[in-house]
Parts: sequence; structure tokens; C-alpha cells
Amino acid sequence: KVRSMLDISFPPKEEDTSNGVAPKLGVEASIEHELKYRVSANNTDARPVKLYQSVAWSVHDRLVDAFDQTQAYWKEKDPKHIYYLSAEFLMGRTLTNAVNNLDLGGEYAEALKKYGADLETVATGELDAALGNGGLGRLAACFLDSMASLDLPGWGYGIRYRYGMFKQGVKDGLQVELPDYWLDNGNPWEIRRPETQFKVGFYGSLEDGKWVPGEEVIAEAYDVPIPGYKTKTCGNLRLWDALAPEEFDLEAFNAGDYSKAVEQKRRADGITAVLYPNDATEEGKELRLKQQFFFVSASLQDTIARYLEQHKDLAGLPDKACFQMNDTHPTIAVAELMRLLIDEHGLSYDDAWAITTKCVAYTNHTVMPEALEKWPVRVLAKLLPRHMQLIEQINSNWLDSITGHVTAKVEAELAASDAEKQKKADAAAEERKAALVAAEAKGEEALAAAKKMVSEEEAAEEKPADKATLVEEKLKTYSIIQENQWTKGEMLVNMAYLAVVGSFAVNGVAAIHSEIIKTDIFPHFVEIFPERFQNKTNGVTLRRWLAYCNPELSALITEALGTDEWVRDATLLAKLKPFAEDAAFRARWREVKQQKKKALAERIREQTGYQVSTEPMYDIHVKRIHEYKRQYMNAISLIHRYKVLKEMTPEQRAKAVPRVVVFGGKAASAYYMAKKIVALILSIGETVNNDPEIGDLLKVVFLPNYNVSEAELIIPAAEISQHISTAGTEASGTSNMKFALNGALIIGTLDGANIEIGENTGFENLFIFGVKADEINKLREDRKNFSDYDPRYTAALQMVSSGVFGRPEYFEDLVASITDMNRGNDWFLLANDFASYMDAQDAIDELYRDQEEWTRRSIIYTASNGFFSSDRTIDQYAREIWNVWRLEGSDYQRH
Ligand code: NBG
Repeated sequence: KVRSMLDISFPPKEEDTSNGVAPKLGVEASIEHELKYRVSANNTDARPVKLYQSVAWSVHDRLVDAFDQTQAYWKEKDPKHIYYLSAEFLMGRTLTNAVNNLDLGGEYAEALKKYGADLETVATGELDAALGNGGLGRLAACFLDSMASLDLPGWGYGIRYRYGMFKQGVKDGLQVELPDYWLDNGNPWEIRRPETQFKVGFYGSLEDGKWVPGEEVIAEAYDVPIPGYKTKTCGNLRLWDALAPEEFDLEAFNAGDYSKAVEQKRRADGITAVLYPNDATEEGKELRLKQQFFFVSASLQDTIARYLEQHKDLAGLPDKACFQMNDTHPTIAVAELMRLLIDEHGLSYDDAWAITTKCVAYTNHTVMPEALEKWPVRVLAKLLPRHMQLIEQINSNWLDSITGHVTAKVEAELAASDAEKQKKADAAAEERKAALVAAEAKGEEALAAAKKMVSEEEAAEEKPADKATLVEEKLKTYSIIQENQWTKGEMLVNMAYLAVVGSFAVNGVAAIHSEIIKTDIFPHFVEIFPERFQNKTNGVTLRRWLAYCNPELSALITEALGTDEWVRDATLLAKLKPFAEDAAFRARWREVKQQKKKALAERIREQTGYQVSTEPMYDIHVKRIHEYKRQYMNAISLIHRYKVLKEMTPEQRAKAVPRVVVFGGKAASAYYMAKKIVALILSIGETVNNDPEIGDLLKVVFLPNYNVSEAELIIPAAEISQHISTAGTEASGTSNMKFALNGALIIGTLDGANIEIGENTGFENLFIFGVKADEINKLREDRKNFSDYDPRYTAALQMVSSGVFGRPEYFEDLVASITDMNRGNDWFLLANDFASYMDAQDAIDELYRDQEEWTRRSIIYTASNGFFSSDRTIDQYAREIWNVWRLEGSDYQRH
């Protein structure tokens, strides 16, 4: 605690533990109270945002009660906690989720009638908490929901980014990035904790082995209560804000140096401004590392401080705390926990290491090399000199510990190759002997020449390899600190390696991914500790992603199953299967889809101005924009579709299957190609959607600013959804699970969780295409020239290059990236998969003509994919990694 606080001791609590008016007031009265006193709007002036705010504050009070009671109960019982460290939490809106998880949906709906409003509309007054980028961040949010719903003692730890990542806009056919002012309407879902502050240092030097930071900021906590579903448990997401130790330098100000007066504040503000600041510059890199260290350090200090309130020494920490590191962003935790234990709490290096390696676990979420962070030693040593020193020590101990293993490996290899070499050498010696004999017969001169040749040959003969050198070379491949492959001489810290060495468990996020990380990313480490590697297939919360975002379908499911228990126990969904054969049920299922399509059509009109019919097939492709996810391949297929439609006779057109194709997703601000892909999709839409000959046969829509709330609208409306990454590149995918649960059919590759979805749903019900993961390397090798292209592909790209969609120069390098051997060389193998992708698309059109069969499959999807509930995932983490257990049986009452 750094800012001095008044030491107040509270009187013992009266029986009423409430800290607000809510428990004394009913729902209706509390909304009224908030309207009048908090947002100062009388009933007649209850504009939507104000009504939202009042409702939210009213729910807030109820949440706080559940929160306080849960946290007090946990403190009393002192169970092991799980701390989920993540740079991203993509929470979306809170109101609907909180009201329904607290089981107050009915009461709030009733109370809102007075204002002629419904909860659904009021909820749109809330701005998304978009503190994440994509699946990784949304997964973290689903996990929090499941931990609370399963009564597991768990907290999330992250950063309260003031401007989110960015808000995506479209201007002149291009993506633009704008600050996301998500806190503008106030945030009733967080509780500021000025009493919980920690110092976090940066830079500076080591003096007598002790770190003296050159700069300090203060981390201040904000708590976001996380209500479990129909349980009293309410977990916590603690987000850190950065404050300057001296926010305002009055002396500098009075001396007229206004910028110096706020210099410290400016620097602190920078740390919590945005998620993933552009790291193309050296400053950007440093800032990212600063952010990561900032939240990791504060979180670890916080946990240790709370632990020490109840325990006298840190030896027992592993029995009370597990830190799950969500991807490489928080992996500096390994070094920071070591530092805290050694430098702040006086433990020996060995004791600290024993504790650390029992407390931290690591989840890998990607095989993309650019996303597996490697920090230049130079940057780390400057920003965190003590941590760099510790990492060196960790690395040298690690290498020492495996030298025996590596030496044995080298010896075995040498023995094998020596035998081989000896054979060759013997043969060569035989030959030379024969040559000398032959030369001798030819006389002096020939003999002299032959002798010379022989001695030259002997000199050139391969010397036996030096074992020590070989061991040294091999050890380098295990090293946490490695030479940069591209910039020779520059040393990098491989954060994923640090994580693996420091963790007691390492997991991938889908079955295939967990295998790939063993064979391709960490094979060396698997040799040493195979038992450390696990799989935990991702999941999504069925509360947000089915029950609440699709109440119509949920009602139908509940009616069919005769219970809503499936919201808690997703395996019950399997009981829906027989209903797929019931024509009347199918008709009602279709009706719901139609209703959701209508809502999406309305949103499309609002956001883009395009009028789309609700009759066509709704074909959805939403996710971060990335070359590996191949939105580009979809775009090329749409150009082909457009061309075919144009060439059709009116009679043929009358028979075509119309589609509305919706794209959504953000391109990272510095990702050049991804931005061009967005532009291409927008341009195709512009041309196709305004072509009177095409009409409703094809619409191509790019919905800007894809986020959780948009997804909640889009996913229930989807009939087909696209998950078409190059096999082996998508770790898991989680939207595929959401789409499947909402009855959308999947077109996809054998990649990530698509495979397990196929296993659950029956592969015959998916549209699978493309090469397999184990063929990729060879295909990349072989891909030498582009002469044997599918003609449809070539023609479509030709249309881009010739300017059918405008700006041919702008798209030139996008085209080159998949057609030019020297400029990208189609790394993600679009050309390889295009023909089979088109076949799958044809099969989709064909099946859509048969609406009964289509609907049958749609029901099968929902019925088959209960496995992908994050409750199942979290239950596995809890048992197989965290060793934390449900804490039931509390005796507090929720109001
Ligand atoms: C993403 C993967 C997805 C996966 C999510 C959640 C990163 C680094 N990884 O395939 O791309 O579903 O993580 O595990 O964002």
C-alpha cells in the first residue's frame, strides 16, 4: 500500500451487510432511486442511456452484495485460488448477463414496464468493454463466467485499458482506427479500490545486486464482480490502472513548464492507454513489455500480500495460488515471482524456484511465430535489469540441468555417424592404396603425383567431430536466450521457452494444436518433461452464447427438453437429437432463425446502409482479419460467384441460391496486408451490392467494428459459418463453437477445434475441404510456380488487377502475395485449397435447396456440441492442472 490511508477500523457489522440502498429497496424502487439520485433524471426525462445507467447501478448494488459475501467466505475458508493472468479480457456488455445470472430477469423486465422499456433495449445503452482482440480475450471472459458458475475460487487479473484496443471505422473504403471511448458513459460494473495500490518499477540499475528502479508508477485496482450462473458465487476480475506517484508537479507548473508539470502522469497514462500498441518501433516494443510487466507485477504483489495476511511464510504459496499465464504476454511472471520471493521476501534462489515452478502454468494459444513473443535482451536489460539477470540465471541452471541429456544425445548421434564415417574412410583408404599400387607400376613421376594426391585427400578428409562443440551447438537450441535468426548478433529472450521451463503444466487449446505444439514448437522440452504437456480444448459459455444472445432458440430448446438445466449442464443438449426428425419442430426452428436474420438485416442497414433481404442464405465470416484465416480466399470465391451470376441467363439466375455474405473483424493497426483484405472486401461489396443485375442474388457486407455485442447479434442469424484457416494454423477457434451451438452449419478445414466439432457432429454434416496439416510443409516446399492455377482463381484475381473493383494499384501487392514467388509466395496455400473450397461451396448451395434437410442438420449441430461448454473446459483445468475445488455450501444469502 503506497498512498497513506487513514487507519479506520470499522465497527462490527450489523446483521444487514448491505453497503447500498438496493437490498432495502425492491428492484423497481431501486431503479427509481438511481434515476433520481445517481443520474438525476426524472421519469419523464428517462432517456435510454440514463435508464440503462439506473438499471445498471441498481444491478451493481446486488452484485456487490454477492461479491462481498463470496469474497468474505473465500477468505474465511482459505481455499486454493486460481489467478488467471491475461493481457486481454473481452467482456462485452454486462447488464443482460448479470441480471440473468443473478436470476433477476423476470423482476427487471416487470419493473421496466413502467418506463415502457424492455431489458433488451435498455441493454443497448451499454458500451462494450472490449479489452481484448479476439478469441484469446473472449476465452478469458468465458472462463471467468464458468469459474464463478462452478463455484471455483478464481480471479482474473488484467489491465484497465482506457481506450480499449481501437474502434474500427470505415472511411473511403478503408479501415480506420479510432480510440474506443468505452468508459464515456461511466462504468457501473467496476469498483475502484484506491486502498489497493502497489508500486511497479522500471529501468534503473543494479546496485550491490539490488534493483534500484529509475522510474516508478502506481498500480491501482478496479474490481469487476463476476456473477456465476444461478449460484451465490461471485468471482472477481481485478484490472489495474496506472497512476503517477506525483500526478502534478506544481512547482514546474508555476515556473511555466506546463508539460513537465504533467510529465509523470503522461507516462503513467501511456501504460494503460491501449491494448497492443503498435510494436513496429522500438518505443512500441518497450511499451508492450512495460504493460505486461506492470500488470503481472501488481497482480503478483497483490496475491502475495493477501496470502501473507493469513500465512506466515511463503513456503505454502503453491497450496493456495496457481497463476495461469494466458499466452506469452504474462510470462514475465516467472521472473517477477522469482524476484519478489528472493529480493522482497528473502528466500534463497532454490526455494524461490521450487515455489515458482509449482505456482505457474502456461497456455499456448498460437503457433504463429510472430505471436510467440521474443524480447531483445537489450530491451529487457534496459527496462528490467534485475529480471534479465534472473532470466540468465534461470537459463544457465536450465542448461546445466540438461547438459547430461544433451551430451548423451550427441554421443548417440556421434556413435551412429562415426560408424558410418569409419566405413567410408575404410573404403577411401582402400581406394588410395590401390591407386598407389597402380601408380608405382607406372614409374617415379606417376608415383610422386599419386602420393601428393593421397596426402591432399587425407588432409581434406573429414575430421572426427568435436563432441564439446556439438554439445554446445545443440544446447543452444534449448536455450531460453537465443540469437536472432535474422539480425545476427542480436540476442532474444524466448518468452514461451521461459514459460515452459518455469511452469508445472503447459497446454494447447484443441487436440490437434496440443499435438502440434509438442512436435513443432516445443519438441526439445517434451523430451525432458513429457508429463508437463496437456490439452485443454477450448469452450464457450452457453449463458452468453446461447441462452442470452438467442432467447428465442433457448425457449424452444427448453420447451423441447422440458427444462432449462441445459444452461448449466450442456450435455443435456444431446437430448435434442430426436427433434431433428420432427417436421413441426423443424418449422419452429426455422422460424427462430428467420427472426434472427431479420434482426441482423436491420443492423446491416443501420451500419452500412445496405438493404438486404432475409430470404437468402446468411453466410458469415467473422474473426480477426489475418492471412492465415483466409478471408482473402473467401473474397476471391465471391468474385467468382459474382462473375458466374453476371454470365447467367435470367432463367439460370432464377434458379441460383441467393446469399448474403457478412464479414466482420479488425485488422491489427500495423498489419499491412490485413488492411488491404478489408479494403478488398469493402470494394467487392461496393460493386456487387450496387449492381442492379445482381439484386438479392448476392450481397457482400463488411460490418464495421466487430465486437462481442455484434457477435451476439450475428451468430444467432448465421446459417453457414466459415472457419477456413490453412490447416495447422488456427490453434482452436471458439466462434466455430458458438455458431455450431446456434445451429449454423460449418464450412471449414481440418484445423483447430473444427476437427473436434466434426467428431461430435459427424463429419458428414460439415463442409470440410482442403489439405491436411501434415501435408503443409511439403506443399510449401513444392510450391514453385503458379502455372497450374484453377482458372476460376486466376480469372477472379485478374478482375482485381484490372480494376473491376477499383484501385488496382492499391491491390497490386495483395495479389502478388499469392501469385509471386518472391513476394509472399502464397504462404497460406490459397491456391492449393481453392478448388476444393469451391466444391464445398457448391455442396452448400445444393443442400440449401433442401430446407428440411438443412434444418435437420442445424438441430443436430446444436444437439451435438454441448461438449464445447467452457464449464467442461474449466472443470478439466480445475482437476487436471489447477487442483482447485468447488467451494459450495456457503451460508450467506443473496438478496
Ligand atoms: C487465439 C487463437 C484461436 C484460439 C484463441 C483462444 C491468439 C494468440 N490465439 O485459434 O488464434 O481459439 O486463441 O485459445 O489470439
